[in-house]
Amino acid sequence: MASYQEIRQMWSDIGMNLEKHDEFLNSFPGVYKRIIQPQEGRPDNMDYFNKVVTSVHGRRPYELFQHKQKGGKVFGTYCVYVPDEVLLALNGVSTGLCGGDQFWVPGGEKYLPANTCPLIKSSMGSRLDRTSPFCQVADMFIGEATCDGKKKAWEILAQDVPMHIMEVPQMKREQDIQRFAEEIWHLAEKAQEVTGNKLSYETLAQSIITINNKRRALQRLNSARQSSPVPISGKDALMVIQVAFYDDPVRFAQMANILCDELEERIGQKQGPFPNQPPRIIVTGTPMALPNWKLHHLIETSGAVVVCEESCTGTRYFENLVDENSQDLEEQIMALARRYMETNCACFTPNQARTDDILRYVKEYQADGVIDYTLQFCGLYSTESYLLRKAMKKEGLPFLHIETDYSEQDSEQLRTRIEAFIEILKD
Ligand code: BJ8
Repeated sequence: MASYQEIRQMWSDIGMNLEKHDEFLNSFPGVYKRIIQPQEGRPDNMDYFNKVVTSVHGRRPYELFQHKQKGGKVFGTYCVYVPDEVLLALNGVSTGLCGGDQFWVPGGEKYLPANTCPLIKSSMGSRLDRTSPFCQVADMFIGEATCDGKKKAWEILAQDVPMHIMEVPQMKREQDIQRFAEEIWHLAEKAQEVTGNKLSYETLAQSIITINNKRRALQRLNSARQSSPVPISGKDALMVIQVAFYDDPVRFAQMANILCDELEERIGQKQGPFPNQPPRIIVTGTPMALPNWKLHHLIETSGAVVVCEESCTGTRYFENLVDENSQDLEEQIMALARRYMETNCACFTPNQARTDDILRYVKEYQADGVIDYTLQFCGLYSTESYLLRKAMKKEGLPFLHIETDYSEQDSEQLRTRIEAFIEILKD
C-alpha cells in the first residue's frame, strides 16, 4: 500500500491541480460520513468497499499508475456499452470516469451549456479542472454515441485527450447487432494500436470469464436483496456496484462474494438493517455515479428501502452474461455484441424491454413501488418516463417520477414528495 507522500507525488506526476484537488479532498469525506457511515446494521464485509471509497483517489489510481509504469495502458470509459473484455484482453485496464459529484459541475459548466445533464458536466469538470486521478492517469478515453449531450461533449474533450468514439446503434434489429460487432472490431484495432498487443482467442476467452465473474458476483448480491428482510441497505448495495466500475475485476469479484456469503447467512437468520421491513422500492432511470447517493439516502431516511436499481449502476451493468463457449475470435466478438445489445438504455427505440424488466423486478424483489429517477436535462429518460408511468398504472403499481441534479438544493422538497409516496405504499 502506497504512503500518502507517494500518492501525493503521483497526483503531481500525472498533472493534477493539487490546490483545487485539496478542495475536493476536504469536501468528499463529509458526504461519506453523512450518508454512508451512520447507517446501522451494516454487514461487516462492507469494510473493504468502505476503504476503496474513502481512499478513492489514492489506492486504485496508484495501482493504475503502477500498471502504466510497467508498460500497461489505462482506458477511461463512460458507458456500459463499452466492452471491457476487449481492453482487458489486451492487458489494458479500464476504469469508469463518470462524475457523480456536484464539486465538478461548475468546472463542466465552463465548457458546456448550463442545461446539460449533471453527469456530463461533472465528468467534463473532473477532467478539465485536473481534479480526478482516474482522468489524469487514463491513456485513452472511450466515448460513445448515445445521447446528444455526450456526443457533443466528446468533441470538446477530444481537444484535451486522445479519444476513441464508439458508434452505438439506436435500434436492436439483427443488422444493428452486426453493426455493433463491427464497432467492437474497431475498438479492438484502436486498443491494439495503443497497447501494442494483439487480440487473441485465448486472452479474450479469459477476459470474458473474468468480467462475467464480476457480473456473477453482482447478480448474487442482487439475489440476496430479493429476500425479506433485506440483508443490506440500498445505499450499501449501490456503493458496491459503483466500486465495480473502478476496482480490479478479479479482486472485486472475490470481495463481493465474501460479502454475499455474509448476506446469505443474514438471510438464514432473518437479519438485516431494516428489521421493521419497510416498503420496498425499485429505483429506475439514469445512472448514479460515485458518490451520488442522494436519492437512496432520501428514500432510506424517509421510511423505505431500495431493493433494486434498474439502471446502468444496477442491473443493466451486470444482468446479462457473455456466452463463454465461442469457438473463435469472430464468434467471441459476435457474442460480445449480442450481450451488450441486450442492455436496455433509453437511447434505443423502441425500448419496451426496459419496462418489461421493471415489471419482472417488481415481482422478483417483492417491490411495493417504483421511483423513476431522471437526471435534470436528460431528455431520453424524462421522455421515456411517460410510457413507464402508463405501464405501471396499468399494473396498478405505485409510481413516482423524480427529476433532480447533484446539488442538495431540492433535497427537502424531494423528501416531502418521497415521504408522501411511501405513506401511500404503507396503506
Ligand atoms: S447505457 S444510461 S451509461 S448512455 S443521464 S449522459 S443518457 S443525458 S448516462 Fe448512460 Fe450509457 Fe445509456 Fe447507461 Fe446522456 Fe441522460 Fe446524461 Fe446519461
